[in-house]
Amino acid sequence: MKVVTDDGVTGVGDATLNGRELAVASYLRDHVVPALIGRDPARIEDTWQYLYKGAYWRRGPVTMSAIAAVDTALWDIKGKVAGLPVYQLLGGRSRAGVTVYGHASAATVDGVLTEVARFVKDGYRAVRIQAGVPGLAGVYGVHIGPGVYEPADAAVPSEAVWSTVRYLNHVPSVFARVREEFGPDLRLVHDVHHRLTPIEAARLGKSLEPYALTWMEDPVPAELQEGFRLIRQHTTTPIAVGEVFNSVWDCQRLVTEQLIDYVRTTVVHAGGITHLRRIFDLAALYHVRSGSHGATDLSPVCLAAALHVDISIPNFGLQEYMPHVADTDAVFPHTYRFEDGFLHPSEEPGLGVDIDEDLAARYPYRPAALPVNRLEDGTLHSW
Ligand code: CS2
Ligand code: MG
Repeated sequence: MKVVTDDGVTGVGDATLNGRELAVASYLRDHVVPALIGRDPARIEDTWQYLYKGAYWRRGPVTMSAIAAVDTALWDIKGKVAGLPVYQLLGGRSRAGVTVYGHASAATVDGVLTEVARFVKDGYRAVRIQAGVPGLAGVYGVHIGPGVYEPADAAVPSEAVWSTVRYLNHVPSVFARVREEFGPDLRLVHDVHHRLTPIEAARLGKSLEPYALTWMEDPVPAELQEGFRLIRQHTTTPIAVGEVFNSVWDCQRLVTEQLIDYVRTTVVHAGGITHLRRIFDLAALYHVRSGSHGATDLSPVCLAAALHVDISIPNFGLQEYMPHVADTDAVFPHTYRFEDGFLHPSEEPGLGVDIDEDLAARYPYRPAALPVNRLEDGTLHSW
């Protein structure tokens, strides 16, 4: 999204909600944009409250992604007007660079080891490990081809098959091989993608303890937050959650009861820079660090904005980083950069990212939904 002020200053924001894109586009076009005309772009907080409280219908991914897009664009504008990169407006640098983790994934364990070696060679200090599971045709989080990841592949969702038994039996052996090959210092994370029950997640966390993960992500669907207490009682494997959370209220209980270690909310799905900061500030009081979601369905606009938050907050943990394909990078010219395992936010005024609309027009919208998942007996399961 682009917001243009009367003075001709342009700000950009990300409004992407994978598989439900047009719902957010309509929310913005039909409901938000008419109310923005004539408002003072300098009033970021007031605009946020206006869009959140003023709608009466609060929260939810569609609403919060729409608010995020406007909020992010207003921070971009404020930075440009001030002549400062946004992180300077957020309090300035708290660290040298933003530590990121890359995605080492392959169908086989040998393939995973090759991928990890590539990341280590490129300077990454943290790597996410996802491997195929023997007996299952394909598994979430594993690249489908060289450089090809995006799981949203068809207008009508494709279907995958899942077996918790096969998965739980296999995963510890993958981490054993990775630690054997790369030693104890490389930081490792693993995404469970909401597949387990609390007691199954507790078993997984326990079985992974010898491999000292930085986090086990989304171990269970997070609607029933009491489940995290059960996991916590059984394992010291740290827990990360929050990529599908939209507001501080989704995080409040898990954070204040210290049931998690990393909160994975990000700019685009959690109400923009204004609200994400609020979540991370609450988290800071409870030893919870940030671990923002950064898959490729979050655009370079979101990543650029995330880096300004990451570099400035006191309780930064890790940032997910899946480089976008060259076509995407060309549509969103940006000046953040990767070096020695760190991403560095742009030093330009504002966010340091733009949207080339002419180029974007060459890629017309194509509906693509995320897959659904079934157990081997056909029962619908979480994807
Ligand atoms: C994943 C995502 O990056 C992650 O941790 O959970 O790839 C997620 O599946 C997608 O962003 C959904 O659009
Ligand atoms: Mg995830």
